Amino acid sequence: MFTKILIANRGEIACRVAATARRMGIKTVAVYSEADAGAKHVAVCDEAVLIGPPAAKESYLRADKIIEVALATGAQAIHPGYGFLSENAQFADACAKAGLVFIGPPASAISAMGSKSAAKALMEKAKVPLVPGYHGDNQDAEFLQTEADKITYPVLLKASAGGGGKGMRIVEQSADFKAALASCKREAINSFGDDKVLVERYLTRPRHIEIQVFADTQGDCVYLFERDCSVQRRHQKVLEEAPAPGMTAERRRAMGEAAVAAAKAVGYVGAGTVEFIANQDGSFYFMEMNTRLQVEHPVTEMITGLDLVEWQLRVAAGQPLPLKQEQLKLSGHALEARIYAENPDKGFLPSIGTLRHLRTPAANEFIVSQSSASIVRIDSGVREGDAISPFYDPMIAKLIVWGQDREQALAAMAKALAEYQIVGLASNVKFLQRLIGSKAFSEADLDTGLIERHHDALFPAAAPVAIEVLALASASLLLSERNAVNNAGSDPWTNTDGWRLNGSLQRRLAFVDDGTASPVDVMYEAGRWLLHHAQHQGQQFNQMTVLQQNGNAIEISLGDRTVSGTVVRQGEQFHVFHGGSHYVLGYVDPMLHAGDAEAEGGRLTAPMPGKIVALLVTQGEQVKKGAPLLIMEAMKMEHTIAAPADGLVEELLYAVGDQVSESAQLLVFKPA
Ligand code: MV4
Repeated sequence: MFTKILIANRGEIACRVAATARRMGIKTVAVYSEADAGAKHVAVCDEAVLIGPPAAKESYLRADKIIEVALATGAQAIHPGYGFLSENAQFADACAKAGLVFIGPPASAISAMGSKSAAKALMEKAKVPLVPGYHGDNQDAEFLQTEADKITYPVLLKASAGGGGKGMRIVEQSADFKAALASCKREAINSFGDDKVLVERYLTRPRHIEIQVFADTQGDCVYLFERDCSVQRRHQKVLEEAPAPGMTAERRRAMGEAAVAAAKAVGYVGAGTVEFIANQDGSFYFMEMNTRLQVEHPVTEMITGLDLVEWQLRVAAGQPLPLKQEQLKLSGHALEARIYAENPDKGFLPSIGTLRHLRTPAANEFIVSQSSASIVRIDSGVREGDAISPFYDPMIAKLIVWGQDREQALAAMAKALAEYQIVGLASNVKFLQRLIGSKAFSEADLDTGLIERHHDALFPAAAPVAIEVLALASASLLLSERNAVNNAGSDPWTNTDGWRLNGSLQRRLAFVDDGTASPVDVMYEAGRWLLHHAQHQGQQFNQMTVLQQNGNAIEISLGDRTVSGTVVRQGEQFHVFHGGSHYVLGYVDPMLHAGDAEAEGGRLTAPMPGKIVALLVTQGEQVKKGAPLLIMEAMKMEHTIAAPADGLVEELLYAVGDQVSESAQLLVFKPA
């Protein structure tokens, strides 16, 4: 076995490979770009070497540099992960030439599967089922149209060099064929530099079912059952599961044996995935082979109890497969959801930024109650405080759950998603929650068009937030102000001048819900707050007291209910996690904005005549922009005067209890 390997990747898959290597006592070398100097994969490996600027072309795709680092650090093998150089035959070749083991198939197997038409010709010889169609060399338009007419319509034109759904055209009838062919060939030459196309019968509601295969250098090859990856969006997988719902033992064997035949036909070694499209009746056809470890490999690990990276390392080191086909057993049901930094409400636009707050469900927990057992696994390459940069795939994590059956796995996934908290960038968590809760997915009515077909149910119009959510945000705001007051050494909540006991002291918290003002009026009354919100409870006041606070977690009593949640403030946003959902409220601090205009010249002035009720800072204190400086009471409302910028409190001009006139300068502030 190797004693040291280089991991030519980043993010979760680099961390995933490193975890197995560590368990097996193999040292790891990370490579990283300038954007990843502080990344998790650098931290979890034994050594790390900078290989270039952020752009992948100048770092993670620099085959020469990576091989040089492997040789310099004494690594014996290179694990390419997925993406980047993982399916690059020249790189596999270059590793071999440098005396390094490429942890993947031989370059010849990668090349054989790289061309769709050549792969189909090989699969035909190996008796792997193919979609009826033509994949030969004759590219004459008349000839291809005759072939399409024989197949019968609709047909699908595919660029032979294409992949990931690019360079495909559906043709509904013979009359449309020539124009579609010309358009497909134009796209193919522009995208892939090769205008060869193939023609296939178009399946209208296919499922994507793929078989995990493993082959060793002794000539053995096994299948590790199937994954159903039908739930996709623009050819990006969203949810994956194993086993495929509705799969029978006979069909599993037929697909498994076809996949093994496909792998053997190209002299495959290592982990590979044979993709099929399947009709709703179960008939299946070869689509392509992915010659790498797949993103979704954990669902296979969960149902087989095997570590596929360990198998890859053993096979690459020349060992035989650890198990024979008859020894492989399938148990329970696994689901994977890809958690992405993207905004589903803005066309799934990637969301770049810093993970300001990240809470995940407890991973690797094993809950055993009367009849349910489930496992939660999280594969992630980022931690709280890390950035999702624009240079790479914006995946935050893979959330993988296992249950005894699909229903229990679904319940475990719903629970785990409800416990996920992400603040700092947009994520698809809410979308995933709707997706797994949808009728189509929960009933396993799967096909590749599921998301598009159920668009309306998956993107419902936003409803106004509940009073519980507004109350939690209010409690968080009021508590943080109280803490600021306490930290400043004076405590107006216990002082005796009676200002807080004045039942008519009222203040408006200017929350904004989905662009609409949603203010909460607050009165303080003998140890509790009274909340009033126009859309909830009419003119009635909700009595609110805080029962518990532990960091961001708050429990309140609201009227006769107990309400708990987590509230994270980010500038002028309140993120409320309550009942398994994430709500974002805007918050307009009028004094913060008033301060913006007053900031020039370092003057902070009273917006109206009133009384100073709390000083939250001391003279000479350095403060951050937005930090509350003092609270004044005016027109029976409290106003927080906040720092308009980072800076220094040079001088406080009033004491608690002082009356101030309108426009009076309150303190001398020097912006940094
Ligand atoms: C098809 C098909 C229907 N009929 N071929 C899309 C990506 C590429 N690898 C193959 N793809 C398809 N090939 C025939 N003859 C439908 C798709 C397809 C698809 C396949 C798998 C997963 C998601 C998909 C989404 C749209 C179309």
